[in-house]
Formats: sequence, structure tokens, C-alpha cells
Amino acid sequence: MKLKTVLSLSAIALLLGVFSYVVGQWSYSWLPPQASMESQLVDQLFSTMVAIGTFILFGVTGTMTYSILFHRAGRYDTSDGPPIEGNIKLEIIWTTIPFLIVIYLAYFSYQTYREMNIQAPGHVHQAAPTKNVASGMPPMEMPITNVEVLAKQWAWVFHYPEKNVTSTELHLPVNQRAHFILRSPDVIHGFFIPAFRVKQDVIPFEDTDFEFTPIKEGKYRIRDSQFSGTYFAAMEADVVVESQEDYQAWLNHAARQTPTPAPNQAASEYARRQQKEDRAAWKTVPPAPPPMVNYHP
Ligand SMILES: [Cu+2]
Repeated sequence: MKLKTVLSLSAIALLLGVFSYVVGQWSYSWLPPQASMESQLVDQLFSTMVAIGTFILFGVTGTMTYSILFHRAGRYDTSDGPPIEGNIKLEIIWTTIPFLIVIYLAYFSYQTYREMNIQAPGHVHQAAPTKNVASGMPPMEMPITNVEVLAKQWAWVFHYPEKNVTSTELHLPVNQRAHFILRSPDVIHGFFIPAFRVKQDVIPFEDTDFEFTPIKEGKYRIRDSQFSGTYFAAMEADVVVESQEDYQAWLNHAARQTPTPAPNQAASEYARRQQKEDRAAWKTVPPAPPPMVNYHP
């Protein structure tokens, strides 16, 4: 290859590299706000993948466009192209580069996943002894919010064992590790909060442990990521991330309320449907009764 070709190809690759990096940075703005510690890790991985993907997409389509524009066969040229086979150097290059990219992304993904599971300093998992033998004090320095999540057809119910509070709205104190036990009495549901970039399947009749740390105050939305039946689309709830004081105030306020049935779209739509004769004949799964909770929005 001539020096001039090498230089111009390198210059194009460099420009494309800068452009891909910019698109990678831009990709942060395509996503919901980063409301959890985990979202920062996931977005870094996503941005890297977008940058690499941009480089490959424009590298390949750019080369193709260049060939089509400048290396077309003449109008009446019906002869075959030269039979090229066995360029060892080229084969080594185009095997090694994708191999290295795949290994790099696998490593990056694994690291991201590992960091998401690493708990905040001082935190010991629930299964470990909760008291230090010498001091009799709990070993965890960072406070934890414990929430039991019941996902059923079709409602989310959040239970705070500390104060025996139930709610259809999830409240979490900011900058505090949240630990969940996910339960389902019927089918598989998906615990999914896009702003937190976390998603976990809720398996029927099995307790699933799950953790993350919200870092930004605000109101977010929890959705079911698994199709769980007729009124699946109504299976949403608000997630309120607030200061420690506001959270405690809310919890205390909720603890004083007597449980009442929460408004439930699935239950009310089903009841309305039962009143219409023509539609009542259609078979469907009846929703669970509206949840009895201390607090609903
Ligand atoms: Cu569901």
C-alpha cells in the first residue's frame, strides 16, 4: 500500500473515530434520567456499544458507498471480476479485530454486572448474621430500605415490614441501598423501572432478592416487563424517591392509616365488563381483588 493511501485511510479512520465517540456521548440523552447508581454503569456500557456500533456502521456503509461511486464496472462491461482468494494478511486482520471487540465488550459487560451487584461499603447481605458477635450491633453501616414487593394480576403492592405499611406507590429514600423481596402469587411479572435501568423477573411462588440504589429525587414509573395477561398494560405504579426525612414522614403517615381497597384499573374494568351482557361471555382471567393498602396515591 502506498504511503499516501495509508495516511488518508488513517485520517478517515481518525475522523470516524471522533464522530463515533461524539455519537456515543450523545446516546446518554436518548435515555430517561439517571436516577440510580446502576443507571450510570449501564449507560456507560450502552454509550460504548453505541460508539463501536457507529464506527462499524459508518465504516462498512462508507466503504460500500465509496466502491459503488468510484469503482463501478463500465456500462457494457459484463466480464467477471478478478478471482481473488486467500489473502492471509486480510483474513488475520478481519478475524482478530472483531474477536478483540467481542472480548472487550464481554469483559466490560461482566464488569458492569459485577459492579451493580457490589454492595455499598459496610453492607452485609441479608443472609449473613445481622449482629456482630462482639458488639451486638448490626454490622451494616449503610442503612437499607427493605421492601417486599407483591406483583399480582394486575397490581403492584409494596410492603414495608419495618412499620407494617402497605402501599400501591413505591417510596424510597435517596442515596440509600434498597433491598427488595419480589413475590408473585400467579404468573411471571417483570419488575422494571426504566429510570433506574434495572429489571428483574418475578417468579411465582419463589422469593427473589433484588437490590439497587436510587440517587436522584423525583417521581418515576415502574412497569411490568413481562406480558402477564389481559390487563397487563394497567400494571404500572409510581416510584417516589425522596429525602430521608420526607420518606420517614411518609412512612409514619401511612402507618397511621387503616387499610382500604386501592383503586385498581384491572378490577374496575373487569367489573364494568361483567355488566355488559354481550361481552361477559368472553373468557378471561379475573383479576385479583383490589389490594388493601394503607396508602395509595
Ligand atoms: Cu404483570
